[in-house]
Amino acid sequence: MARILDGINSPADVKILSIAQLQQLAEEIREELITVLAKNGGHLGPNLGVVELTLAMHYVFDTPKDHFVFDVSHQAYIHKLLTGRREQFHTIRTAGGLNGFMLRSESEHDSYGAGHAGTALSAALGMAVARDQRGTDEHVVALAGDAAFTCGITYEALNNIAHHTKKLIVILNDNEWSIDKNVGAIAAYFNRIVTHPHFDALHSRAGKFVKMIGGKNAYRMAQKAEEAAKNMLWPSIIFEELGLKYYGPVDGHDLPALIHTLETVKRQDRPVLLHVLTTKGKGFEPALLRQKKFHGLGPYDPETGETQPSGQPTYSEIFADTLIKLANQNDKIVAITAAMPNGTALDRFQLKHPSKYFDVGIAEEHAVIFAAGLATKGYRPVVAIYSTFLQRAFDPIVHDVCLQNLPVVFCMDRGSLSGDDGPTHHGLFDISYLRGIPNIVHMVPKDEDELADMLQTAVLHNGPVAIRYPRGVGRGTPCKPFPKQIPIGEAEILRQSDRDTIAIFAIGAMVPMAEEIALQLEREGFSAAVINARFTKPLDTQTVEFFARNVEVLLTLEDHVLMGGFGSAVLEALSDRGIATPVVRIGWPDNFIEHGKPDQLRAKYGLSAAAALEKLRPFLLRFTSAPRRSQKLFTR
Ligand SMILES: Cc1ncc(C[n+]2csc(CCOP(=O)(O)OP(=O)(O)O)c2C)c(N)n1
Repeated sequence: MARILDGINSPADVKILSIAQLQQLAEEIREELITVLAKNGGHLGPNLGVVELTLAMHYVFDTPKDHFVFDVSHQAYIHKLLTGRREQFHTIRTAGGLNGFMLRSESEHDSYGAGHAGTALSAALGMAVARDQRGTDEHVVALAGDAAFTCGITYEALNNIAHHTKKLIVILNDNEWSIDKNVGAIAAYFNRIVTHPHFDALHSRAGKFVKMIGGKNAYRMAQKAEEAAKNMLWPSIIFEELGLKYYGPVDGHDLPALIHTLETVKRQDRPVLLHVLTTKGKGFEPALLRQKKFHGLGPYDPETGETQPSGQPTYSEIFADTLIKLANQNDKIVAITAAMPNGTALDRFQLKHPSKYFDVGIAEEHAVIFAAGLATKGYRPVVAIYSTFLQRAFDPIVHDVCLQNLPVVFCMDRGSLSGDDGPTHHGLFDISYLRGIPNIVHMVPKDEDELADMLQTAVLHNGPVAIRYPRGVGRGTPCKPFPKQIPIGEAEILRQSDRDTIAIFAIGAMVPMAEEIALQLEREGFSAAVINARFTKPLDTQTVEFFARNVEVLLTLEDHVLMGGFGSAVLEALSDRGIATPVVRIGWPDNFIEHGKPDQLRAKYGLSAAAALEKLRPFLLRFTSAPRRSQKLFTR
């Protein structure tokens, strides 16, 4: 049987369908999501939950004239399928294919790009005010999950909306889940609304009514369902107090109810909050059983939902297991996550030290200031936040932690490429944004064992420390039974000889590449020292200066933007000392890097041993004819 989905080339094709056809289309979309994501990976659960809601939104509103702003926008896959990108959908999250988030450059229907949580209401308000200024009449609809209501900025927007516009629709997609179970008082509040007996009675009455009339007569149903929708309207004080008219809760899988409620809210002359209840993972049993896993994942078996076991422990797991060991001995250690217990592996810590574990919701700024408060009272807070999400907490890091020189440890997971998620999630800026702040120590481990040592070093240090480490697994270096402290600001010399003409300074996961380059240079008749720099701040200037004075050229390797990064720190140190030894820097260029497989992206942007050698070659040519005299080795 021909699929309705195959005839959907724009939202106009959705608007002409009957309810029964829309329901069939919903099933076909679910099938498509499950099949494509089984190969490409992606945010399966969130998208399965908003199939009917997205269909209803496109049925009632008219993009690109009207604007949809999706919070995080990880749940925009159906929107992509309905807005002219159906044929490319199989490329989602692959190199050169569709991005997994809304992207303004990808389609005129993507009115706002995102990847970080909590931005939808503010951005939507900006668009609504622009519309009011212009005097046009398009609708702006913000769709935000219940976890977006754990973000401070969502409330900053709520505080402003009714003051600045009369026409804005906020849809709260309440599935009770963040990536893990949603946390905090607001989650409990939403739950109180939903479980209110008043709502239950109305809801079952409306449900029976829709079943009774079926999908036969769309016009009659439209009228009747509108009455039902009106009956379901039930005000809730929090949003009303903020000046938004509250509608709901509405069953987010009930297409007639959704369509007619959206038609109702569309006609309002004041800002509206529509509370919609959805089930994350709806229509795929494995996703319903394991909501956390199916929030976002790599390829899986489309029948069973099984994924390949990862085998070796990830950096996140090494971090969490080490922290458990350290906390066993030090009762001042507490761990904080901003809604990422699974991603940071702190869920392991929670099991062992439940009273020392805090999930604060998607609230990075609060997490950092909360940690600062704990640190003032003698605690050693370890804040595990992905490098990309910590960007949001820049001011608290400066103003609350570093200015007061408080011993807070920042563990920046995903400090490198995020891969398939793309530019919103790559963690490529933290050296630059932290290096300029007084008091902070910033370090990068070359392998798993060194991560454990750095964590130990960090909790023993009496001041702020940040550690960045990449996503996934490392070299597989086994960890010592108990980590050891590393002297702050000391690099590790991995290889040197009295014939060195090149010194390679690498940080973190680039250290193996430094060793590979040194071996290749050796095959070509050049001798290169290899230094695991370990600290970007304080930089080991003694080591940098020694090698800069004793070799012909330095090579720096970092999995980070070049601008303001580790290589820049080396250049600054040399400039300050009046040393003119050339420095060849390898790192990410001054662009936002698209999504793709890390290896492909590294090859494309020159973060490979081959590309580094190529960049180094012009300098090698200068001294091939004049081999260096033998020189002394570096010692402290
Ligand atoms: C600032 C920030 N911190 C953390 C994340 C990671 N993250 C992505 S989606 C998500 C949960 C979203 O939950 P919700 O908004 O309720 O949508 P759902 O997936 O349940 O539909 C989190 C924590 C993020 N995207 N942005």
